[in-house]
Amino acid sequence: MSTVREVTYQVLRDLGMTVIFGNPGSTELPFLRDMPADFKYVLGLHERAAAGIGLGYSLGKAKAVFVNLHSIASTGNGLSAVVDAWHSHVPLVVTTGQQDRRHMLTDPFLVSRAVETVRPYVKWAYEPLRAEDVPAAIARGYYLATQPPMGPVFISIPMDDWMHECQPVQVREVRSATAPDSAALDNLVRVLDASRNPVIVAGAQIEEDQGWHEVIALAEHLSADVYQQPIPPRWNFPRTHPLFRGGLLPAQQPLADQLAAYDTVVVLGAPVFLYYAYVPGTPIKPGTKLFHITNSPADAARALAGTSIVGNLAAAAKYICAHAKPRKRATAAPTKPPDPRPESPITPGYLFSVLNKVMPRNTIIAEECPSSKGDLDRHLMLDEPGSFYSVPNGVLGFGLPAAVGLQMAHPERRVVCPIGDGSIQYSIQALWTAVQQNAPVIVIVLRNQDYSALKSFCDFTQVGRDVAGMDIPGIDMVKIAQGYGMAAEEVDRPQDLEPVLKAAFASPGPRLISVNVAKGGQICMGMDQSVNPPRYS
Ligand SMILES: Cc1ncc(C[n+]2csc(CCOP(=O)(O)OP(=O)(O)O)c2C)c(N)n1
Repeated sequence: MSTVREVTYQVLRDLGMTVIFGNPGSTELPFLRDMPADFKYVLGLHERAAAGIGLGYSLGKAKAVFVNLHSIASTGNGLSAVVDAWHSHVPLVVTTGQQDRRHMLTDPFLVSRAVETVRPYVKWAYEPLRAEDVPAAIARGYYLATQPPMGPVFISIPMDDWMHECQPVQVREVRSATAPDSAALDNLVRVLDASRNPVIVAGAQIEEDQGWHEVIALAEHLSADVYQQPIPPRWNFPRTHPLFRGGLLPAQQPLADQLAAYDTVVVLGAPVFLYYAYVPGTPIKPGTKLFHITNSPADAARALAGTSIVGNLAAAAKYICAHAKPRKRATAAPTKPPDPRPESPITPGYLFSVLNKVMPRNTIIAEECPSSKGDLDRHLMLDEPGSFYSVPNGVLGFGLPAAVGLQMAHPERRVVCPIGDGSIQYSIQALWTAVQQNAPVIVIVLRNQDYSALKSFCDFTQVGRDVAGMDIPGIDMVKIAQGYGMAAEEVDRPQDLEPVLKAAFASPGPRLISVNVAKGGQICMGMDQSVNPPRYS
């Protein structure tokens, strides 16, 4: 008879999860020993990095990924990556070790209450009641994680379970695509046919549901303007497309104002709506017809207005395209922003305009540069699917590991990680994994030596500038990267930027470029005092 350990490896193999991202401890060693040769273990030096690299790999491969953490000791450290997976609908199957069942009653060293800790941020958190349930629990977790909306699951496994005898587990086919209700879509089609000027809001679930091409076809069929969702965790429409109108502001009244000119708003695959600053108003101008298609029943339930239809985004876009009347109108391509000037210190806008000039058109961006998001958004022009990933819920630490995981998943494309000198510290250890895995990610640190985004929030909400903990002087990013074994250099003068970036793209290995940039960045998430921000003073 096989053991729980042997059956588990077979289940993982059958489910296609043969790359394990983790950080080990004593309670995982009985599982990790003698790993079969067709498995690969990717070590992260901190669990935020390990799970975050797994998350990036899952995003890049568009499939479930197995993560192994260490009891509560490292579940806590990795929790923010699990939170990211929850908000980004990423199917991580996370396991941790637990103490030996035979003395759990005595609360031994490293005993873990990880299941209770992670529960709000996973689709299922479980510690099997019997050792021989472990492989089947992992399979069940996988089936659940990969059902829309996808998300992480969590299984805690006592360390003595692995040696128990166990029956084989047959992996099953579980089909989970959900077709949206055609009667509801017919109603939307009728409204679109009568609409003078519809608009589409493109959200991250379009890529989750592999609907990139279907949504472009729909927008062109309707000749509809397209906005991206507020604070997008992914880009879901080609940046240079003549119908693309840019981003929506993340606050209620300003967003409603942006869409006020349209009579019909169709939100595809995004919440209705994601706000940051509290600026009350109406979610949408009264009289505007609002439709919302989402793969998330929870998003449908919490939408503030409109008709929500739950189902697969690609299927919905295809259906509407096939049934709605085509519209024709003259569209003017949006004007390109003027090229920023080379100034000293280098401005983020200039940095991104140079990056846009030198990067290959199939570059992948994994971004975490809070105060420069707007500049990045204005200047980076990428038209391919799977090109852009960002922090889904404001938890810093996402960008660098995501970039490393994406680069491992896409050796044929170059991944660039523009990241703040504050943000990179939350998962800095991912630099080491990039080197060890020879993942040729290009990390561009925007080194402004402060928390500019927080300062702009202080100004926006009139908190004032007398706030502790806003500056981070004295961090030498080049030395830190070199300490982890990564080639690194500093750029101080605008004229050096282009040659250094070109050299990075020409070199086959990972590299960090620390660019001394001007403090300040943009106004708060694109909003100034004219939007009537909340006051916290
Ligand atoms: C884990 C975590 N800790 C703290 C914050 C609060 N926070 C939001 S933006 C920010 C500043 C980040 O600094 P940096 O990366 O240098 O970017 P800049 O603001 O300078 O553009 C901080 C600390 C957060 N969102 N997440």
